[in-house]
Amino acid sequence: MTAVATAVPAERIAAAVQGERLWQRLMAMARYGETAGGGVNRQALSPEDIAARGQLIGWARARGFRVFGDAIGNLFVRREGTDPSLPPVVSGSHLDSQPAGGRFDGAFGVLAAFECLEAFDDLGLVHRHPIEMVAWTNEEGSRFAPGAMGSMVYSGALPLDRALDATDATGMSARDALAAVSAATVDIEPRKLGTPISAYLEAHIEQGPILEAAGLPIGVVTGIQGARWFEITVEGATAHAGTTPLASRRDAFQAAHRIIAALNEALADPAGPTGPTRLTIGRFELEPGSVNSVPALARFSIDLRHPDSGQLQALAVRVEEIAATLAAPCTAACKPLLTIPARRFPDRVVDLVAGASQSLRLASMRLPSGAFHDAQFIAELCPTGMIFIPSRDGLSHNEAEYSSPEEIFTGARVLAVALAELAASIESSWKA
Ligand code: HGY
Ligand code: MN
Ligand code: MN
Repeated sequence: MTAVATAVPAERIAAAVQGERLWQRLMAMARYGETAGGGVNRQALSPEDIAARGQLIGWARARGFRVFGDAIGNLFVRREGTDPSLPPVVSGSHLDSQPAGGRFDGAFGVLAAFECLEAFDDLGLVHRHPIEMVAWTNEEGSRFAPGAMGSMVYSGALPLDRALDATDATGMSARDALAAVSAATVDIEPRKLGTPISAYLEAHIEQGPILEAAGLPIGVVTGIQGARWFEITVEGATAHAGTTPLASRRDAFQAAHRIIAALNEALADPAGPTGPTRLTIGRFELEPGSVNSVPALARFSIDLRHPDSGQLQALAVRVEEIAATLAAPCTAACKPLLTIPARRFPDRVVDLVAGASQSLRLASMRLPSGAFHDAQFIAELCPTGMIFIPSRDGLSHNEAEYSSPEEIFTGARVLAVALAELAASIESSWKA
């Protein structure tokens, strides 16, 4: 039985999506790196990430889909179109997680895309463009900075060697960690970085409270706010806690404390704590880390977000100024780790996603993303959009992260309709 994508009604395409199959795959994927707290710790290029990739490849092989991998470990699963020479329509997200992450961040987008490929296969759907699922390497950036590493390298925003030189807290390079991934996935076909993509859609949990508060099942994402990461290293001198007068110390912790207090003040949003500025100090280390020795070194991270690019840039300049001026009698180095520009998605794709939701008589709302995503970089290559589903209590980057089977199913149905339409109709004229 064949069904030509342009001729198949949305309801019929959505009906081929099997919510139970998708939920089971999500729960199976959640066992890779599962934590006692009910979440996952599946950090990029870890043994858990490698095992999860192996599971995904196994599912793809069982379906007869072709599997490709590129030089930074991005994984592609392909369902052929009637014109294999056309760039594929791609959909996916990431399999890596935060250290205390949830079961749905990233994995929902990867497995919803895989479910769409299966549903199209079950339906015998015929589409011009090939359709591919993608799992981008290291979106979280928790183990190796920067985040969105796989999509940045793929889109040319980050040189491959710079990415591979990144090291984790143990000093292991992404290059060495990736070698273990390549060894575990030898039989997949090579994919060149930057291979053209005709359109990209990413389904993701909202990771915030907006859809749940509005009681809506679908978010039509209009764009993503910008993000800046820094690593501040404050250097002083260690000394005896009992004999060294405070006046003669070069205490790296006290200097870091001054800098952070000044950042909290200088970067405070004029609208107060409910304003749009997001400042997060997520990691803080002291050396030598002994109760009775003055800290010689303090190293901490800064994650800074703002929906307005100009504001974000101004705040970033303040970070560098404050670190430089308040460190004395220590010194402070401010190392930029990640710069993600704010991104607006093209109206053609945003409207297509809204139309797909409407064709299934689902209420939706348009909203920007507070979290960054791989879509931010793939939008450089092709017309791009995102679909959100609600997050319970707006919680994410937390083991209690949750979206219901119904919400997961609904999101995958909208994704399927949107993908089928893109694969049938996308023209290069769509470039934003
Ligand atoms: O940090 C982020 O915004 C993404 O969830 N990794
Ligand atoms: Mn994510
Ligand atoms: Mn995340």
